[in-house]
Amino acid sequence: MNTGSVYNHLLQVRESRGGGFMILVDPDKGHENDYLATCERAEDCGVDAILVGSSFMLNSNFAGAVGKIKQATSLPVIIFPGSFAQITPDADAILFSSLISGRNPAFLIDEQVKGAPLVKKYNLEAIPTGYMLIESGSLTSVQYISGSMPIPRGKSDIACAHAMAAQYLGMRLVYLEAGSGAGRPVPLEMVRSVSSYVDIPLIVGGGLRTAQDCRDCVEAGASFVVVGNHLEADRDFSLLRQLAAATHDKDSVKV
Ligand code: 1GP
Repeated sequence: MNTGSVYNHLLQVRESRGGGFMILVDPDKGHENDYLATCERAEDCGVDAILVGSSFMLNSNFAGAVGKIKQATSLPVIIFPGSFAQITPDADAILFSSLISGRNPAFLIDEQVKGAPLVKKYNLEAIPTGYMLIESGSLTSVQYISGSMPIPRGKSDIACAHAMAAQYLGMRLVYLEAGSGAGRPVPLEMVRSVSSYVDIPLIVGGGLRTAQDCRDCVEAGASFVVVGNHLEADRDFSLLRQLAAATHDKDSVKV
């Protein structure tokens, strides 16, 4: 893909489908055959892009996994890095993120300084993203690893101010993150408030499990939703189809 084309693709998806549906693959969780099978079927199931990343890796060969995922799909493959060590050449783009809800300089700027030369070397499209952790009921991996406090669930005003700061700093996306496997997703009230304060597209993820969850996020103002580990047991891809359809079309949600 050409420079800027992944971000433009995402904007076009939002425009044409009303909202975009992304899956998150964490190569360190689940089996390679399973996630590659999901990636192979993703486009056909209505997925708009594939994020690859992990807040903590114990075992995986991340670069190898990104290469295989890229082979398995023609969808955009976007690195969603837990650290600069996850910047690898085979992806189409990277959410070049700063963990703006925290005050840990390592994740606000230091990882980015270490990663920038790799982004240039690999000619990756960098999509500047304001990444915000939202309290979700229990301590998540990303909170623990980043050593940063999430924004309290009931404090939409604080979330709005952070999102505005991201926009005024020139970021192109805001990501509201409850954390992978979160007990409770980002509150809809917060999605609604933040989307009313900023013009840049909003990604919402963490703990979304049902078609209704995805639809509710889009109706509250999310431009994109992300679902990760809840798909692991979706052997016939029926859940994947339902989640994508609900993100794109309100009439597809069964009541
Ligand atoms: C995590 O938002 C993503 O960054 C996905 O979360 O694994 O809970 O779907 P889940």
